[in-house]
Amino acid sequence: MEAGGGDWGICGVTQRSRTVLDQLEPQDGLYTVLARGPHGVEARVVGTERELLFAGSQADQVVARAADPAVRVVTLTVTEKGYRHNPATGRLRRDDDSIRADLAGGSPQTVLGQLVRGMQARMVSDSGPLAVLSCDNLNRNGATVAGLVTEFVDLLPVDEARHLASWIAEQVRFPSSSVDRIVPAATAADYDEVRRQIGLDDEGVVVTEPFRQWVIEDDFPGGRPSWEAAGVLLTDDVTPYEVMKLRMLNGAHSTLAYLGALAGCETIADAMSREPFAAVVQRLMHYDVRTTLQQPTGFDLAAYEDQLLDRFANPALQHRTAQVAMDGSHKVPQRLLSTFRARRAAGAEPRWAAFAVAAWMRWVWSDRTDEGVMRVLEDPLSALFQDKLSGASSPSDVVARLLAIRDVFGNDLCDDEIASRLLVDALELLTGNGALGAATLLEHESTPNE
Ligand code: CS2
Repeated sequence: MEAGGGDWGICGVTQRSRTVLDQLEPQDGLYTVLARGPHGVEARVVGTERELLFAGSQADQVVARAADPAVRVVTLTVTEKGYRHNPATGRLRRDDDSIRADLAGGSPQTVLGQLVRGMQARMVSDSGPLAVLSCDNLNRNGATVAGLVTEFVDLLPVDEARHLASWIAEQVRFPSSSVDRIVPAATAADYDEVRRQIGLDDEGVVVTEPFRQWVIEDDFPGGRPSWEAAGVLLTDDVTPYEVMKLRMLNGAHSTLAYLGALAGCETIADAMSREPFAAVVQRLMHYDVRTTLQQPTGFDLAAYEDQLLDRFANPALQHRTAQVAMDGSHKVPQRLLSTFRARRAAGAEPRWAAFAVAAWMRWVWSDRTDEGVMRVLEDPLSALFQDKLSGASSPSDVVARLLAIRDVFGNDLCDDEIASRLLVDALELLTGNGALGAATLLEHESTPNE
């Protein structure tokens, strides 16, 4: 708004806890964005939050807000698992207890329930068109949310769903977006730095890297802020950017997280400082991911690859490997399996992508790091993994059992013998040598152009 004008404001909604409200309410919604680069740090106070709601106790107010004619855009940043979809197919998990409860009525507890109830109220009050903008790291995020909304509406009792599907088709758009900025959890050092810089205690500090990229499909029937004035790229088709970001950045990020966490590295920068890990992610991007991408017009992929390596190595960010490693079942399909599949479809034997997927398999299988430290698997499917892997004795057994989980791996990979062999080889390497040893061996074994 500083750059483009307008009087837009944000009603921020938290889903799982009141913490952010407790932090921001006493500060009138103001908070500091602390951008930490290798060569300096910049603090900036942001004043766009005008109202704060906690859906856990104020769901009806959230629904009323979504139906307010002054509201034109609903943005979603709810992490991958927040959509309650099947990670392999992108379809709604109809067996999800909270989704079933929201379908039955009452105050909606899921994001999807709040959205659909908001649209229902918006239709009744004739409040005009709306754009729903997913900012999460999902494949085709806009189309995925649109599909989930449609499925949810189809499951409502007939009298409730009447007219709603056609109203949504006419009035609501679901533009896709690709949002790129690394945002670790803030640490005590970040709060101290803000106190030094602005002379005040800020309970709501957000720490990030200097880099940011936001690409949005321009489809906002009720209008939108002039985000382009702040550097947002508005386009007709986000797909090439989205796929590039998910496979290059997020794919490499997850790989570093699993390898690093197995090797006992606390942070992503720490993992990047181990030369064999840096080499693995560079080769993953260079030899496996890049060949699967459609280069966005005018975009320099080689420069992007170099820039990513620098971003991961940014020593000023304390980005915990555990934070990136969590929820792999909802991340790995679009980040790593998509590359693996695309390479297999092209007849290749993608060793780097296989190694990355196997690093995740090792993380899921073993309840200890390579140094023997016990750990807990943070994943919405952790109970399923535990069940499926109980008694598994060898890498080939583990690969076979995991590939059979279709909700994550789809229907195709378990029938691809070459895929299985690549994964078993990589998992054997990791199991026998630890993550660092395996990455070192793989790097030495590989020939140029591989
Ligand atoms: C990270 C992402 O936590 C994770 O899984 O890979 O949040 C990543 O930092 C962002 O997508 C960067 O844009």
